[in-house]
Amino acid sequence: MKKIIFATGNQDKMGEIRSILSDWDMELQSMKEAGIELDIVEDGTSFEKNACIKASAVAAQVQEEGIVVLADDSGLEIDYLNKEPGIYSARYLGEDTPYSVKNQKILERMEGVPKQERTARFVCAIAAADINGEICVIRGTIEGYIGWEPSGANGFGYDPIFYLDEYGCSTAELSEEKKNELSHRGKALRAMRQKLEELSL
Ligand code: ITT
Repeated sequence: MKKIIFATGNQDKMGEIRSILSDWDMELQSMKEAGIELDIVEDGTSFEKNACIKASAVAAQVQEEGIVVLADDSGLEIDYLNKEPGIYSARYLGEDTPYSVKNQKILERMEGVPKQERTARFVCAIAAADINGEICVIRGTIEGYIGWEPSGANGFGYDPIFYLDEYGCSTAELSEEKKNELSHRGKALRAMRQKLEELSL
């Protein structure tokens, strides 16, 4: 494998991905850097399916052997809300709605709900594909709960309302390094790296 292209248009994700894989001696490009512009319809029914749709769509644009395309499909599952927003996390209340509004709406929907019923998790499916098709898909998760108010300025998206029991703070209050060590994305990406190394791709 001579290069990885990451099939994402989300700059926040891309920043975390670069940092998680920073000790890997491997060229890593975003879709944009690779000159690939695609509007991908994520109509799968699971994180895994959507990750595979994204990775395969971008891999179909690649003409060389030795390039692996990775894609991340991720989101927040809240047990009390029947796992909403789940695979619709980016589209929840509209793609362009600020996260301050999305997070406030979730807190309103959770008003009066006791701590033990506020359990939630971030899920991340990372899929790999190349010129010959799909390679594999790996899931990572991090368990937590929905807090009572947004807190913290690090991270992105739903981080300010997602709290960790063992740290007593939201993932937006963790350093980038700590979040990447614990996160759904960190776990899935490190496992994917190991898998690709084992496959000697
Ligand atoms: P690409 O499909 O181009 O990668 P996207 O933002 O549309 O970008 P997803 O469909 O995977 O990506 O949606 C993921 C959403 O889930 C993301 O926009 C956040 O709202 C949320 N999310 C995922 N990981 C998160 C994290 O680490 N912290 C906070 N929110 C996260």
